[in-house]
Amino acid sequence: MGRNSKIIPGVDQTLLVKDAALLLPDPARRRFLAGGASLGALTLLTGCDVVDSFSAEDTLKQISKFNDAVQARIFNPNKLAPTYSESMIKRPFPFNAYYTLDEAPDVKAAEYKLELSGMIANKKPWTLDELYKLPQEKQITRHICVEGWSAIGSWSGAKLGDFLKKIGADTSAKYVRFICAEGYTTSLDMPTCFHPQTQMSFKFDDQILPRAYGYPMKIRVPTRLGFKNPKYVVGMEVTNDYMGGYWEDYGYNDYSGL
Ligand SMILES: Nc1nc2c(c(=O)[nH]1)N[C@H]1C(S)=C(S)[C@@H](COP(=O)(O)O)O[C@H]1N2
Ligand SMILES: [Mo]
Repeated sequence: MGRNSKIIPGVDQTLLVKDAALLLPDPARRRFLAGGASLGALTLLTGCDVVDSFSAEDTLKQISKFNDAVQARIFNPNKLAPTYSESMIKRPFPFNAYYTLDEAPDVKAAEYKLELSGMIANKKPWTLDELYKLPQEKQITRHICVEGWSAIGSWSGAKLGDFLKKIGADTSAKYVRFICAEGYTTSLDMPTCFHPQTQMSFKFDDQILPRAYGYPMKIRVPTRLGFKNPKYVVGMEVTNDYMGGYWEDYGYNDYSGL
């Protein structure tokens, strides 16, 4: 962990996060603290580029004003994440996992199947060819990692919410849990799955998703921290049971976004 960690020059991260929490009124403070109170969460909360700039002070100012943007991010589940221009895409985009790139799963297209389980009417597995036929769109958004770095990237793919409807998922269920090729797991609450920017991504920067970024499919969720964006997704389960996940089990709660 932490290979890519960036520290804001002259700023003590722990104190910044503490100060920010003090400035937040409840229930926002409780949600912030429950979610692991990280620099990443602060970036999502304020929309301030706190992780890779000198804007620690601006961030605190933004929170103390508790302006519309902050309120909307906390209380409106449909609020869109900001989008950026092509020229702002980070190349090469950082690779992050709990292992090095040479240990990343090497999923073979011919053998790939997306397995469906739980509260879904049609559990037929999907091949990659079938998935590629879904209508696709592109987003240029900021990926924010709980470890203290962020980067703007471009992802293309299908809306997860449309796919869930297509397979007859029970949308009154609480969660969708994602199972990855190497055993990583995470889950998203149902409203987040139906957020218009939550995507089953097949491409990065207009190219077939490279192995580093989760070939053949990742779930891109610009309104949640990076660890809620599973790569190498091989299974989806619709469920009412909260089952945690790799980072969730370290104490980063289901919230991890706003
Ligand atoms: N399968 C899988 N998905 C994962 C991870 C992982 O280790 N395995 N790491 C998560 C974390 S913490 C981050 S920040 C992003 C990194 O995505 P990137 O390599 O495309 O930058 O993937 C997330 N999804
Ligand atoms: Mo991350």
